[in-house]
Amino acid sequence: MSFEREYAQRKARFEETLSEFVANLKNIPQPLSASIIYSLQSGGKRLRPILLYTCAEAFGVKNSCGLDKLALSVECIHTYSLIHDDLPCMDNSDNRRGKPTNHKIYGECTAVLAGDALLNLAYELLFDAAIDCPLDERDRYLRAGKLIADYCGATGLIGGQTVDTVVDDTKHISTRLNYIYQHKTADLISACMAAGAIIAGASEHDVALIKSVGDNIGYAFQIVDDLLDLDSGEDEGKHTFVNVYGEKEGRKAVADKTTFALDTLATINGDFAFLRSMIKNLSLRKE
Ligand code: GRG
Repeated sequence: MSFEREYAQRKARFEETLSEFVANLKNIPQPLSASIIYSLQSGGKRLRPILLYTCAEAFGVKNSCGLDKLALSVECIHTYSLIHDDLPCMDNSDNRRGKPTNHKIYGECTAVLAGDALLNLAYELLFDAAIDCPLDERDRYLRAGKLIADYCGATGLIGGQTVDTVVDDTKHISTRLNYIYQHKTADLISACMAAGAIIAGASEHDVALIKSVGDNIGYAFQIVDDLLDLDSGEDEGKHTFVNVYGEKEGRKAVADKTTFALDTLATINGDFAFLRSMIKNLSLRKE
């Protein structure tokens, strides 16, 4: 099966899980409910849940009962981060995924609350996954949940966003860039991959290797984002990797980090065929 077809199938499977989740969201007052559902279902590549399922499978798990909840949880976190990032106090964006941003439709106050609610929903899902699974799997769900929480907190995703939006340090550009790319972008990607591996019972050593694969593809993913934004002029004047080091260095860093990720993966036991295709594809992506 072609990579595109397999990705589309995996994505369609997650869309079904997400639709079921959305249909079961109850008792949320309007317009909060509409605002949450608008952003959860406004498209997107669903990269993070697919990475989570793919890593769990690579280490031998096909159907652990709470895996869907973990996948929904990371998509809720991703969605909240996008809603908040688009707000006037952050990136002030009017459009995302070709549609008006959440606050453009529902207003700033509801958009902030929709982001808050999605972050809370993410933790409800993580707790549910640990509560609902068989006792012998509980420890894995707790460890995966804790790892996701750590990577998305003040020393992870939120820390990265803080340095990107609030800290203006032009003297230490390379340290600042590394911090932002690692935490704002790579941490959630790494967390999804490591969580999948933990649920499958991978050893600590292998989980650490998977994190390093995630860090490298996450960093490369952000540089590809910069490269894609070059044409739109969106990043003009911003200290992105590509604006600071140039397009050629950007492309080289993507190639080097992709090679490092693939080489690291080659040292781990598991069935990584689809993950390898995903990694190669991410470096070539056009959206
Ligand atoms: C508000 C705490 C907080 C964090 C915001 C997500 C984010 C951090 C900022 C958005 C801007 C940005 C360039 C983030 C880097 C990660 C990234 C490229 C996000 C977009 O991810 P995709 O391409 O999005 O997977 P889709 O639309 O496919 O879901």
